[in-house]
Amino acid sequence: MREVERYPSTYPKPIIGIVHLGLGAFHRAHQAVYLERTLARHGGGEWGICSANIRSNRVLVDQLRAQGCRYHVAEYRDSEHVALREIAALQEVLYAGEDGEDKEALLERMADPATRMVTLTVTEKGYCLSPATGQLRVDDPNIVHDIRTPHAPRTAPGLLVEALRRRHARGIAPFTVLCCDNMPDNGQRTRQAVTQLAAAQDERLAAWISQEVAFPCSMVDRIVPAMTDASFETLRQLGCEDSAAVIGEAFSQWVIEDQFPQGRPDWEQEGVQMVTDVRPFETMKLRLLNGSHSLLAYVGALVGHTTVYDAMNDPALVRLIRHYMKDEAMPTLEMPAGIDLNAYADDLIARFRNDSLQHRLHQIAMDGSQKLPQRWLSGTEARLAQGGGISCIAFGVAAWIEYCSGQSSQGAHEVNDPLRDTFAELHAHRQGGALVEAFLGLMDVFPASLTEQEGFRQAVHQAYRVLSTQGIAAALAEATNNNNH
Ligand code: CS2
Repeated sequence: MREVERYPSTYPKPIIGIVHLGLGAFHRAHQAVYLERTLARHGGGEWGICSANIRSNRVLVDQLRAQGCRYHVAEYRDSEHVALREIAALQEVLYAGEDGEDKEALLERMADPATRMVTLTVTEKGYCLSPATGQLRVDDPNIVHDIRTPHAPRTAPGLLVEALRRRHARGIAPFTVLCCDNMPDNGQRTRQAVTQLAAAQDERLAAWISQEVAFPCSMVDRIVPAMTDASFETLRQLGCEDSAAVIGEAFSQWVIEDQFPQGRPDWEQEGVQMVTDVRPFETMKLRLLNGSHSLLAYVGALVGHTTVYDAMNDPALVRLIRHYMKDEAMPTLEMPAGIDLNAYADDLIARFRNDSLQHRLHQIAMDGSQKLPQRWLSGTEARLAQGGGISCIAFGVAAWIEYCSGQSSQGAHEVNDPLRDTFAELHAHRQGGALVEAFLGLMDVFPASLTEQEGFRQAVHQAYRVLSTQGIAAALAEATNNNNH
């Protein structure tokens, strides 16, 4: 018998104090839920949200407008326990994509004195930084555009710089910038993108931003797969007809560096952890959760699985991620007292086994060039420095290289990555050891400090050799046998 708890939203209209860039499913099921609960507790207030889509998906903006910006989030503990929450924290939605008519409205909303915080979920590539070095990609065509046309920017850093310029010119205090994407030191990275772009336009503005704007780091966590026809059907069975609804897991975590000179909601009352140093939490989450996700994605897709749930029903894959977590990721983590990494890893296995999330492996496999450095490679460097084994990650890199061909024993699949054309080119002209060398030479992905290490190169070559000559099952067995478990 399915248990459905329903939480309608009833508080009076809040004023807008937060502008969010990146109106995706994650934002709607994570940050907006924390704000919803905060607003409900206060009976409204000053932290309503204006959310903007700055890339694609005008349809979602239109849908939300048609329903007064209200929508539902279904939080699944498992298929028997679900909470259905109505969200009214969104007060305004804007479409500011390439051809978006709301760009000026968005910039003015960001420049409005009532806006005290701008939050972001624009994915790793949205910051236009080199994943390996963290420096702004000044040759990125959109950054080139934003340097030449600062008043009508295309990128997230460009929007932040322009809105801050308007506030500075009008004598309005800046907003705080809160990055909510899965990157290490995400506040620092955002600061880097914004100040480097501002410096290319106006040194005085860049100096003011460096001095006055706070960029707290944060760690965000909730599994929120992209919606599919099947997930909308599941919602219909709960009596929820809402084309802007999202489904996520019941678990949710948000750890934030407490640096908000312009004020902030009292969201610690809703379980947000306000800390002085987010780094250990972020590294733990990136290496254990996201690192395992990426392993499941590339290896699972090559094996022929479709979702995380399917992959978790394959004992060989569960063995792989258990070995990876215990032997290659956990020994690299230094956590504050009271954090039990074994319990965290066990909880992750249980979360991945959630039978109500249709989390497609191809979705997680997207943008690997942007994700692998922080999920796998920084930990691998740390592990090599300890003299530890790295066979799971070497195998993961080999599986990723193979996945990037767009072909597997299961047939053709789409490769969705900013480096997609480069991958196609490399696969078209090389194979075997030469192909592996060419991939390891992608400087935006693999830092020289790692590829200079013979142990790493050899391990990837060996894994790829087994994968390409004996198949994925043999390579998978070899990766887990190399560990001492
Ligand atoms: C996933 C994340 O798509 C991916 O790369 O690993 O979106 C993951 O589901 C979230 O970070 C969970 O908090």
